[in-house]
Amino acid sequence: MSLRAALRNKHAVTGLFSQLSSCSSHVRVRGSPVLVTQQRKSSTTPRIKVEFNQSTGVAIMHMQSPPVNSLSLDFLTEFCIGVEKLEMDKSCRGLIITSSQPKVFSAGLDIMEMYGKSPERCGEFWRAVQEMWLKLYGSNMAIIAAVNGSSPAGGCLIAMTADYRIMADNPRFSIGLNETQLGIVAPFWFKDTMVNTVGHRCSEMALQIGLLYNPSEALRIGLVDQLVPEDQVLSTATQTMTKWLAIPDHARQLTKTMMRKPTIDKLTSSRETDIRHFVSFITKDSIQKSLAMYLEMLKKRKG
Ligand code: CO8
Repeated sequence: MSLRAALRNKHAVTGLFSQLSSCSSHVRVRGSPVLVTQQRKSSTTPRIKVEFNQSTGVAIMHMQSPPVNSLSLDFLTEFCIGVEKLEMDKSCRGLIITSSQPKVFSAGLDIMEMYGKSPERCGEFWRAVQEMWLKLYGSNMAIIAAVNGSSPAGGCLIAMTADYRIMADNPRFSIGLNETQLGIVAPFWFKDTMVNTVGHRCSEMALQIGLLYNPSEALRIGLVDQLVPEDQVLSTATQTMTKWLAIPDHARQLTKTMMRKPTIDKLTSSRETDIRHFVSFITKDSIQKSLAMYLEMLKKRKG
């Protein structure tokens, strides 16, 4: 199902927001109790869990797609529908994005979505990646990324779309745009988001050599805004959100739009070209070989 079709037919997405309109208590937990396992999700298990606290106006979105919250087409579809639902609910003013997976915020784009797939499928996938970025980067909600694990590539992109980033202070975790290490190139809007976050010089170097930063380095260059012990990431995000929501929404939102609109407009005015570019790049034999080697390396590292 394409993202657009899914957005038109929201009920087709498994169990997501099934209780959206029926709850009005202080804390609304959508979906059934979550059983987190280390196995990959079956296609019927929600990959996203959303808790919305109506009294504070803050939603927490937990990414829960084992093993590493990689961004598959199904994941992205659920994610976008989740964000859109919250965006449409005017009582939701703040969004915290975090991971239910131990040690990993998100491993970025699902490499299997880019390997050995048809051009049509690659195009559909890329449209969904664009959609996720447009929804998050252009959101009216105040967004805080509670980065409680490693966050390479597309995972870093999600974090960078937030207005504030809190990362777990664990030197084993890393964050950054490491695309060149896979033999692929971060598109201009990934690059723009990074430049907007850490500036031109850092981005130029980091993007070329696919640098992954440990939390201290990420804090030093401004890729994240705060480090806290691992078990305090979410509570700190919740406290920080209170400060963001103390600012009148209209003033904060207009300021955010002023800062981000030129970057967003660049992609919205060239979406189709960007998709064509991605499809022709990713389906090249040489790029497919690079991805195969990287997948092999991931497996070897594990063994
Ligand atoms: N996609 C698909 N599968 C993945 C991914 C991924 N991104 N990352 C990990 N996996 C798989 C592993 O292969 C492994 O599979 P299996 O169990 O079958 O062997 C499983 O997930 C668990 O992985 P690890 O054992 O490595 O888990 P760890 O907890 O030790 O490490 C990490 C977690 C740090 C996230 C590690 O898995 C890692 O570094 N992964 C690779 C992350 C990465 O490089 N992502 C880049 C994706 S590309 C992207 O997001 C932007 C692309 C822009 C495209 C531009 C083109 C023009």
